[in-house]
Amino acid sequence: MPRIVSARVIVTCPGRNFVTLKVECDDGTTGLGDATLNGRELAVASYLEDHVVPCLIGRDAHRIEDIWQYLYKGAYWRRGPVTMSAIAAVDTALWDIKGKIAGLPLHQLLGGAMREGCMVYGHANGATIEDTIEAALDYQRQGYRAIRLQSGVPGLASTYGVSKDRYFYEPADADLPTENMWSSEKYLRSVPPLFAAAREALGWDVHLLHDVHHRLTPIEAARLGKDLEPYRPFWIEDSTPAENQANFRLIRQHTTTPLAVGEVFNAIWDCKTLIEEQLIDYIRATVVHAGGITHLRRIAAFADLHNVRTGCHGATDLSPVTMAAALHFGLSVPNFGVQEYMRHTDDTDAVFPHAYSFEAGLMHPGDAPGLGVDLDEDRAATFPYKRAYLPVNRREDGTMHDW
Ligand code: CS2
Ligand code: MG
Repeated sequence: MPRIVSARVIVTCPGRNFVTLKVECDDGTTGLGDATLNGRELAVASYLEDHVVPCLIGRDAHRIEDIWQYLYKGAYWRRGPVTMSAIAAVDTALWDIKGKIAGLPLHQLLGGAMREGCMVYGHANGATIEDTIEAALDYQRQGYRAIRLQSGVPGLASTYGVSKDRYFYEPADADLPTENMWSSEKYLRSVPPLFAAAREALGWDVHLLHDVHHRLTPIEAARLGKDLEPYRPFWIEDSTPAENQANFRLIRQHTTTPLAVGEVFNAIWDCKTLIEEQLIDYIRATVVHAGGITHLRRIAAFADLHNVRTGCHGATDLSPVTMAAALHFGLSVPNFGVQEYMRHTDDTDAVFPHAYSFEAGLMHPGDAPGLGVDLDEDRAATFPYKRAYLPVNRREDGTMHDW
């Protein structure tokens, strides 16, 4: 049996911060797990270093489910993003190790490929509708079959989802949180014309997506869903905060626009009602923040019983280690829907050399044993941690609002 002899936390900032766990066994096999929690990175690094690593040494790396249960039940204080990201990092690293020892890519261990590749969606955004459409046409030319549309809101100085750079988007860009200003009324007026222009320019053969980023009340979200129905969106995402899962009952009663939610979820309990009552169509929980491959498979199996498909989060704060894990998972899970794909910086790609690739709108994790991702530790050491916060958000009268 491969005995765990060390587990190290590596923090690096090749354009943005990443926390990675590297587990090593007595036979020299190593595995990687992503533990990045945007804006709260060092909390997970400490949770791992101070509270998890001491419990791992000497364990049989093959006993993935047992170690998962040990860390989840053994914490006593269950769930939460910090705990579940730490567990995810261990879980992902152990699956990587198992794949390397078996000499098989991870998707083979998960049941084998069910499809040629994972359909991914790219991010078209711009300050104006025209700029966003131009970016979307560019994605369409590159072969994307699904495109997310985000545009600046007339009357608001800035908003989420609109980047300074053409392909690279990173909202956590300040040493202390930037303060943004928000108006749901202005925003709600701006989205239907964006979709109308997009259908006009891009046609009907491409999937169009949109992220509301938890900004609306349930009844406002219902109105947006109705307003967008003529343009047949693939989904609207995080249309209202989901701490209260019952919120989605109201939205569901009013619109046939498909609903996606869950990038901030970290356990199956966060989506139990949403899935059981078929209040959503896509679950966005992802490997790194929802307890690793072991727990995400459980969520997906439960979702499959209720006609809910996967649509995993894949923003730039999810490292190439998570991206690879998500692609192995997506390739093998029956109820795969779509995978989000935002490109990393060249420095990030150089720190994490990887086997995954993009072709004709689909991504494939490659056939290297395990995850197919490495960490160049020397290069990582040249990019030290840099504190960076996500912005905060206020309404026009100064009241704090969801970001
Ligand atoms: C967004 C993310 O990709 C998405 O759907 O909601 O960019 C999100 O803002 C970041 O991951 C926050 O860290
Ligand atoms: Mg989102």
